[in-house]
Amino acid sequence: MSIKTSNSLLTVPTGTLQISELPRADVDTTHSNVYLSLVIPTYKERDNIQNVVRILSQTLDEFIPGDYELIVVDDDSPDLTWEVAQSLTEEYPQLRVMRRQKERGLSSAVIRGWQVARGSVLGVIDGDLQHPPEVLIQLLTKIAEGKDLALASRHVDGGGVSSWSVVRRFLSRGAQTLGLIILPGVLGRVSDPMSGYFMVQRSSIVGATLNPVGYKILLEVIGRGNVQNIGEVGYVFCERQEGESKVTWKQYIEYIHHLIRLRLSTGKLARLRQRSSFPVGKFIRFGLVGLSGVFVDMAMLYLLSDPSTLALPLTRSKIIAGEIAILNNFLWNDAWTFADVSMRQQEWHQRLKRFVKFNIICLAGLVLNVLVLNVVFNFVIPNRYIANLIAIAVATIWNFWVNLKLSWRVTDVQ
Ligand SMILES: Nc1nc2c(ncn2[C@@H]2O[C@H](COP(=O)(O)OP(=O)(O)O)[C@@H](O)[C@H]2O)c(=O)[nH]1
Ligand SMILES: [Mg+2]
Repeated sequence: MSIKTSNSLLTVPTGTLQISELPRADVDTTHSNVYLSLVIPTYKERDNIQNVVRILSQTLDEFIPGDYELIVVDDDSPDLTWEVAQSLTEEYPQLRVMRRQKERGLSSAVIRGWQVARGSVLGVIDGDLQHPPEVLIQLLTKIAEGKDLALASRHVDGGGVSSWSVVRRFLSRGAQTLGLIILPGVLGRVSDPMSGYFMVQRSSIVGATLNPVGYKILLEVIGRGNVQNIGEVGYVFCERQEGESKVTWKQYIEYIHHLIRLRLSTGKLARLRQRSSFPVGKFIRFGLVGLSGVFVDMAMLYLLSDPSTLALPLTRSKIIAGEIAILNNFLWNDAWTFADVSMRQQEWHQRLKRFVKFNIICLAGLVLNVLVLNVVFNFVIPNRYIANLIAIAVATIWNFWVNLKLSWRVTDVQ
């Protein structure tokens, strides 16, 4: 029974990408806890995987024999990398293999691997031999010296890249500079934030919800984890012998997306957002939708009332234009601003109910708008435009808050 279990593929964890406190208790008793869990993410590495497993095992056997595990996380490679890896588990009992069929992507592969890991130190190394295995020992030494994070860097003594073109070097450094501008608190802490070769203490990332976007898992670890001391070791990024790189332009776009996401969800601004109960993101979307409504209102007013178009009476035109703008805003808010709620209440009668409520609240907002405008203009600031701005702001907050509480709220009874 136990032999069979050790040779079966690992179950892919689901749910949030969080690392649990202790190595998971598992029914599989053939593997006990270890010091190091090294994840090897793979996609189409059939021709590399055997060499990688052999060399990594030889290297680690010398220093921490029996106290490590290798976890291959393969994204269902069409070249059946997972199957080749699985066939090696008998010869290498420290090897465990995960075949992911539903999720994709380098970062989430690494995190899923760490989620089933039983080590107190979690590491990652590429599965294409571009990361020299002997550096593992230096990384382990840094961790043993008390570092929370030890990373292999191309930009410290002993580091470099072998035969990269000028364009590639420029792109790599450009990406780093951009990162330093957007996220200096994270990228500024290490010399090679793009490194995909590192080890981190499990305790430094326990409980943090890591984000699956992007290729650069190290940014997540530094940005969201609790990493105090960092050690770096130089390494030369070798050329690939087998297979090919999966990096395309998509990864550059994802990288920028990743930086912005990290920027918005960490740091002072994010802490403020987390502390206050005000849903800032929703409010911004609501404001943008409102702005689109102003354009719709203006355009409709022109089409209906302008002497060169339909030339209808002004009041009638304004009522129609206003209602169309309200409809526009409702549709956008329903599909975008409050999508989390409306997705759960998609029936027509539920939509209609929301629309009626939205209409009534907006109407009340209009009355409030006129009221505030008059009060501010007559008693506080005798400037009609400033007074109007204040009135619009007050009415927007009213519209948002009351709609949040009344129109888009979950009314299902469990
Ligand atoms: N599981 C998984 N591994 C991936 C994915 N993309 C790349 N990899 C692996 O991640 C490592 C680095 O990828 P690679 O394409 O060599 O990137 P490069 O070295 O920067 O050119 C290799 O071991 C790849 O097989 C992916 O989407 N899923
Ligand atoms: Mg590579």
